[in-house]
Amino acid sequence: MSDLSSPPPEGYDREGFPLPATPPPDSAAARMAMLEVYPPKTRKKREKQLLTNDPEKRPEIGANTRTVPGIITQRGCTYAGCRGVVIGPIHDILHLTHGPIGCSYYSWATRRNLARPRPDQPINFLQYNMTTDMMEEEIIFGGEKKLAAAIREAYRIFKPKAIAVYATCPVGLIGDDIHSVCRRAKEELGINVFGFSCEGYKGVSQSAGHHIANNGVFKHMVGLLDEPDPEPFRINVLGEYNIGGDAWEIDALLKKCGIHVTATLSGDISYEQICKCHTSDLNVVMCHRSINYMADMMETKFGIPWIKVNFIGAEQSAKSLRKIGRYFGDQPLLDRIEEVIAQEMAVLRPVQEDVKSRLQGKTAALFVGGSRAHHYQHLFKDVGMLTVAAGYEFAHRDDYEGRTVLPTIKVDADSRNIEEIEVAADPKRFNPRKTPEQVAALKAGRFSFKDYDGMMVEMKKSTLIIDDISHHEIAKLIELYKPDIIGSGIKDKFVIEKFGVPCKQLHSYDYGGPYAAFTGAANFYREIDRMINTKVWKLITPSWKKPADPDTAVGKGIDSPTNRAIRETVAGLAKAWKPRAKANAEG
Ligand code: CFM
Repeated sequence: MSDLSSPPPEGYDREGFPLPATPPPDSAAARMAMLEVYPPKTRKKREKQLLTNDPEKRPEIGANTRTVPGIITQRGCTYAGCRGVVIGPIHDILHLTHGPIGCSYYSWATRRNLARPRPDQPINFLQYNMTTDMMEEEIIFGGEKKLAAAIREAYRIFKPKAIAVYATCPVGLIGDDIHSVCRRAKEELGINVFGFSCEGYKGVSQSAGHHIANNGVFKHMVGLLDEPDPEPFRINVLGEYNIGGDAWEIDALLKKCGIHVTATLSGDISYEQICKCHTSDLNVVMCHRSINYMADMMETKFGIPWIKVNFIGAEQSAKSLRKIGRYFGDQPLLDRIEEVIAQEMAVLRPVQEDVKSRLQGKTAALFVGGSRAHHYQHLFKDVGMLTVAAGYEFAHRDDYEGRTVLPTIKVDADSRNIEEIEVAADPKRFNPRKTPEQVAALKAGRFSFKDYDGMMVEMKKSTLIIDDISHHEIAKLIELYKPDIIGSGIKDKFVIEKFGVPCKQLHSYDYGGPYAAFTGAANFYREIDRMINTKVWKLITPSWKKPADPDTAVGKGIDSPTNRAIRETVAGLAKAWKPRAKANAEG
């Protein structure tokens, strides 16, 4: 938007939403078209997960429930949420997967949580992949001995400060007690060793793994080092994992303002930073879904308040900086923040205006994880694009409807599976960062602590909301809405692109990024501009739209003219090829 404080005049409606060039179809009818193919039982369930948005009423959505078997979901498992998402990015502890080789192999360096350890702490174990490589023998006779040996071996080779052990499905099924193995290893080796019962099946998605990870990090690391950093205005950035370097952009922006980051959980973070993060002055939460547990537990035990922020989008970044400034209430800090926003916007605005001239009126649909489907709507809005449909893969009702619904969320058997740890105020270290009077004054100025309003309230009325979207629903959505871009993940990227619609991976960023803060926003605008405005999408005819070719029919594919031509070319090249040594000898 051209001005941060007043609603933009052109191309936006009175509520500030971008006006799409083509009005989107009726969302109630689109919803019915998506649901009608399902058998009655499936349909009954999916009906609760597909909704027409009403930002005022915020209709109740079916979320965090089991995926219907047979539906292709984009979700991951509990192990992925624990080992891969929340703890995996800590770069100087060893992450050891107790399980068959596949669990470890497929979670190896797949998430772009980058790390650049400080020169005085140069250890980075993130490129390593450690596993006990369970075989049939351990499945039958138990794997505890192999785990104990693996911990010893890992310690002997790497001498880490801490080792985290992750349980996979078979470990839970056969009943290996990883926690007592870890306790014994801790005594024997004299370093911190702890386990996570994050078996893949523990919950309905990776979300359960986030919760298990939060509990473990809180129990085994937070609070071990009582040494506050000397800088003033200290904060922890929670729920920021440095995908594509986002945390570095946020750090740099905060530094310009004079705000010090004690720890980013858990993007580019060291063991030591986690151990002392309880000494910070404020927790700011980026991804509410994955880390709200930690924010609450740290407040209860140590008295650190938390606020929700969002550094995705120019307007949102400015808003978040101002909110942090207001919390500290220091006038020079507030002034510096305004200066920084003005400087950053002066650089960003020309890029934004240029890109907006080509993207204004286009539309997006976003189906990502547990927070980005909300946050990224702001980046699209910055360049005049309306998000016509959105949904999370595994978020809970509060991420859609806002935290006010928390007391009404039913606790089902799946959620009960996850431990809720008892947390009390630390007798010595509990220290409320603000006096009751200061808190009251902030609240009187409509400053909200511990609050998240969710996605629905920031989406336009009558847009479509879909939880845990299926490939069938994506196909229907493309047919009916014809969005100009879809933000999603690797599991559906190529399905979407075969329809001739560009798909921006909003998990890994397609090797791009960073997209956070003002500098990241410029990257995002440019990339979306390139993706939407390239002509390549019009040249695609998906295979299912081509007439059936009897020559390529099942069983004949290998003898199709194309395949035959490829074989002949390769055979010709092979014949003409001479190994270099031989060629030299001959020549
Ligand atoms: Fe939070 Fe994430 Fe997300 Fe998430 Fe994730 Fe991720 Fe995500 Mo992929 S922690 S909920 S479990 S913001 S890995 S960095 S992109 S699904 S929207």
